Amino acid sequence: MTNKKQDFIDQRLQDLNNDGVDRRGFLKCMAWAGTGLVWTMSGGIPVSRAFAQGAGHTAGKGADFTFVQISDSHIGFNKPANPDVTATLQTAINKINAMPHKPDFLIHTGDLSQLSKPSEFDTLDQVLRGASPKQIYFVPGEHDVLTDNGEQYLQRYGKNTKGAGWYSFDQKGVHFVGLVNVVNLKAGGLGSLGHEQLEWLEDDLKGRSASTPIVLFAHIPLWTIYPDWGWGTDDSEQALSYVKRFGSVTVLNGHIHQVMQKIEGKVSFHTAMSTAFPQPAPGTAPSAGPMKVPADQLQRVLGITDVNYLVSGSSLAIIDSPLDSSRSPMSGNGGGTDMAAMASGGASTDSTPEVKIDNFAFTPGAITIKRGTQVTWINHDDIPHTVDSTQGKFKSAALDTDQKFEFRFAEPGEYPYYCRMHPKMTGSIVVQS
Ligand SMILES: [Cu+2]
Repeated sequence: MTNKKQDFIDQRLQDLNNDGVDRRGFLKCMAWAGTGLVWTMSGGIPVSRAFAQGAGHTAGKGADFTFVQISDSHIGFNKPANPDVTATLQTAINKINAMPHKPDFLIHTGDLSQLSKPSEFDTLDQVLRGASPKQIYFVPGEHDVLTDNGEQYLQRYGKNTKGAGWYSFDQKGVHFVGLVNVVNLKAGGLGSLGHEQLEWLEDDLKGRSASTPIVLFAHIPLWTIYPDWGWGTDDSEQALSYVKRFGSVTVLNGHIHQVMQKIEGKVSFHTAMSTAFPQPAPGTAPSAGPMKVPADQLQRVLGITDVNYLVSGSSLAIIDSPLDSSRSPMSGNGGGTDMAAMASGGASTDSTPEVKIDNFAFTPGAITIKRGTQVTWINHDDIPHTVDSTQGKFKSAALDTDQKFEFRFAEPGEYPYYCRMHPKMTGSIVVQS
């Protein structure tokens, strides 16, 4: 598995041109190489160049306004992929504060916390208070709505929002919409906006002129990047149908902890790096999840996204910059990556069956037991998961690493279940009489 990933990286490095931009697959590479990229859109044709040292110093000049997107801070995470996520968030804020052009505001695209703990939100608030832009717009990630279906999130970050925390605002003629696609996720599905929010969005956009630039932001990507890992949103097509008539639409997301972008007609999609830990490129590992890179390279795969908006030229420049851009990509033996250790699946016994949660999967996925049997689930991942009956018969708290959930099945029947954070994860228990 590690070899497969290494091959992928090696191939990408071979594809690099002298200017550091791989014409065929630069997006994937940028995520890996940890370099930044400046791109401007002109008549639907993306023009990109590698983000060299100093590019950021001129990028903000002449812009009508600028803002910075940060994402996936995961305050509270303390596993090997990054034992100090508060420090790396602080580095991101320092980087923002040091920008020669002061951003007008920040957008945080979710996963503020790891486990929705009040102390985690407190720590986040404390670090963000040190940011020079005082206005910060938030949307929640699935980690922020774990314990109470997002009540606490709403109280802290969602004042004056609608529903689960969606809202819109205007900045110098640009219309921004913050969307929530991490609540009420259905078993087997992807991110979801839901009917009520879609109705609101349609209404919110209805009266606006087609020449109004639109920026949509949400945690989970609003385009299908990799459904096997849940990297997409079930009803994003509906949302995007409402912005089709607009001349300039930008969609900013987080969740996947790496830079990906796509341009489709007048709509440009972009995902940001995390400030906490990287995740593998789609399909290059058995599952999504925190990826350990050598410690001295961590800050090259974490970063921030600086967006410069020039209304006059109708061009948008997005600069992804790693926290540490001081060295060339993949120097030395730096390409080596190492997935978090993975436990192997084990056999369960009839008396106390056990379901392991490994690599974003329940193993075994289906078991048959006698009535009255207690089943134990144990989470071996470095990311929390839940065990939720799709019929509402049982519901675990968020299970952190090595935490267990137990449930005794008194009645015969079939009990499908899923993880409410990662609804692609499903399993079932069949209880015989
Ligand atoms: Cu999960």
